[in-house]
Amino acid sequence: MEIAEIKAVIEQEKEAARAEADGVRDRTALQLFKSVRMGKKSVLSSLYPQLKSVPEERKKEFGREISGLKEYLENLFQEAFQRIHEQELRRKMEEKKVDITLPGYGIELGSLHPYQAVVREVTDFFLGLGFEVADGPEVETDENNFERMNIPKDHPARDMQDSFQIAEGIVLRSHTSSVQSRVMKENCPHPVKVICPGKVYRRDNDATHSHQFGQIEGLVLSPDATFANLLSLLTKLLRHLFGEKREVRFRPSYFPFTEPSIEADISCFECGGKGCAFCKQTGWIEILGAGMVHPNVLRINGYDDKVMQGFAFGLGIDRVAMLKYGIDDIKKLYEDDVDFLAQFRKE
Ligand code: FA5
Repeated sequence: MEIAEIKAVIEQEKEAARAEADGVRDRTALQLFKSVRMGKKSVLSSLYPQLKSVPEERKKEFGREISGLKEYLENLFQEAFQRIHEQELRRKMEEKKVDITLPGYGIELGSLHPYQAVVREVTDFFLGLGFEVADGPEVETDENNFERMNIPKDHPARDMQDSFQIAEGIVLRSHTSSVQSRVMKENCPHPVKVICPGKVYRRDNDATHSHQFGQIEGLVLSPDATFANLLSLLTKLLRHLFGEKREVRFRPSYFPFTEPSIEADISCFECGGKGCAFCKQTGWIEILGAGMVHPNVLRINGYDDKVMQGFAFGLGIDRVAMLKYGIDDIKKLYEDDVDFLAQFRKE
């Protein structure tokens, strides 16, 4: 081919390619442009073999013409690519346009967990009566959990609370009474008036018993604290929590750390006291244990039992929540089920 001829072919190709590139509207057309104008069967590719037949002195000039065409086609491709890319971006932005005049999504408010609601209500009640709040660890020594509460090693009373042992002499506390020993050690020989809310652990499992549950311990040490004071205080607390209509009963019981000991029951919310599977046909649900602090406990923890006396109680937080809100399975308090918890939301 003569140089003039080649130049004419290149000019023609440029014109045809420009027209085609201007008409490219999407990525498929762009790919087609690339393969037709720059692929193996393109005019551009057909020009390279011609180089061989061109006289040596004109090879450079011929080569420049071909490179010029290649560059021209690449520029056309880039321009078309840029245009399509910008169009796509504009379309996406159109689609995702935010209408700032639309009303926003409502933010759902959570609610206090029924367990926590009980802790707050009971704590407020006692703070109002001048009690202080004490705390203790959930991983506790056997000494504080049992021995200082008048439950020596191998004593049968240990069977009442099947505990989880962590290591030799270390347990997950099985009741908040373990805080009693700590408070007494800290305050001896002075009077004490505290409550201690917290989690405790036992090997228990049914509709009203969980392996993890909450208790609120109360301890009053004062030379003139009496059993009548204890009964009056607990009656006020239970009336405050459950109102006048719910029946409350106290009955004698046994705890190694109190003497005399009592337990308090509330009439069952499921059957109203007639007896059902939930309350094991008794009509009552046990809610707390209490009593006058045993002289051994006073002595073990450093107090003179001839001078000091007092009373203590341990209230089951989960049981109060179940009785107050009509929850029929204690496990529901530990499942983090949002639908269940939403029922306790105060609007
Ligand atoms: C005690 O734990 C004594 N420490 C209470 C006490 C303190 C008595 C001070 C005297 C003086 P008891 O094991 O009965 O007692 O438990 C007290 C309350 O915890 C029960 O009345 C019940 O409301 C709750 N409770 C006991 N076991 C469970 C359990 N597995 N799941 C949920 N609540 C429980």
